[in-house]
Amino acid sequence: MRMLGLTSIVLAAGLALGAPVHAQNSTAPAADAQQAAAPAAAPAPAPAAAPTQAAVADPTLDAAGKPLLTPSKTIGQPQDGLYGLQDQVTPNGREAHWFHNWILVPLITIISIFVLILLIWVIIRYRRSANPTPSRTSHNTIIEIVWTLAPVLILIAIAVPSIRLLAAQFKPAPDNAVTLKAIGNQWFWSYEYPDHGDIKLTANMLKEQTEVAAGQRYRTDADGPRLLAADTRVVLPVGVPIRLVTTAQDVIHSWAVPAFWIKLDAVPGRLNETSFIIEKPGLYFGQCSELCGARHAYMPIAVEAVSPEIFARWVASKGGKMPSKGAAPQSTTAAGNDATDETSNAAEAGPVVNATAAPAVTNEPATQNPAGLGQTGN
Ligand SMILES: [Cu+2]
Repeated sequence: MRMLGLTSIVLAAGLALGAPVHAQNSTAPAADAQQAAAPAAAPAPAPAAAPTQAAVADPTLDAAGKPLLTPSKTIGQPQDGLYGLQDQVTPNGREAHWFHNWILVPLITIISIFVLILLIWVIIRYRRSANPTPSRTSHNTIIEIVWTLAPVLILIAIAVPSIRLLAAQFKPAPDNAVTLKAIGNQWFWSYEYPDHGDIKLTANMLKEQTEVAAGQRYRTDADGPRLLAADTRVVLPVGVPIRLVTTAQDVIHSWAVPAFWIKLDAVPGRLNETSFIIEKPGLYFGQCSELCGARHAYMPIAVEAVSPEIFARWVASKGGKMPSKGAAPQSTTAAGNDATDETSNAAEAGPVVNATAAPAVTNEPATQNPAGLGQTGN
């Protein structure tokens, strides 16, 4: 994660040079201007589910188009009084959670208490009245060896699990992974499933009842917590490696879901990649985690993790299709450029910054999403 942050800084510097060109190339200036003029009206009303290609019903929605899965109070979202990290539902997240709880916090506590005790001891035992003639000792071989070796051993003890975790986070997804492409926009997320046909989703934050006009959809507790509930949920299978690819249309965003131990910058003109496996079905919430403008706080992420069978039905309900078994998932109907990029990315180690991608490659699909027009995917 730290390395990704560094990469982002470098990329941001490069992007600053290219930004004016990008602004001119924007294919939706009218929509942008509209949004800027009336930011409060940005997320369009979510129409009741109108499945146009509805050969298969969306298995995540009921007959009235309402989401079937309601959020858990104890997993996938912030909790009142929770001290520490959210419960983790990915292997990397569990390891990181363990590392934090059983290595880092105990070490920090022990070292802090040890130093505090030394300080108190020195202050009391060696104060002027108790120790009028101070020792003039300036060297002590044994203690010097101890205070050199002890920190070295502590650092090694931290480094081993730390580097193991870092390597696990940078491990590329296997060939059978499900690819989710998350595109940051000011200020909403759009999504594509390049291995599953032409599925495109747009997710806007659900507003409160008092904030919407009569008849518009508003948030209920069945959707999720305030500021975290989205009108469209990202549906992903459990137990299957997910290849997350991020990019952005306008400025740098960051796709982050705490329960997955995932935070990946979304940079215009670039693809970032990481992978994870969701171990438990459920509803998980996250937010954009890179300051991206006035409505940065209002572009939530809602992920619904379902069984692979339900995922396949959901893909069918969206008019997509599952990649044929045996063959590595290849992008079939998504933009050809993207397909080649992902293939080459998969062969490299680590989350890949695609240095060869011209802005047009990643911006092409992103700019097709009408800014703020929610639910185009439905
Ligand atoms: Cu953002």
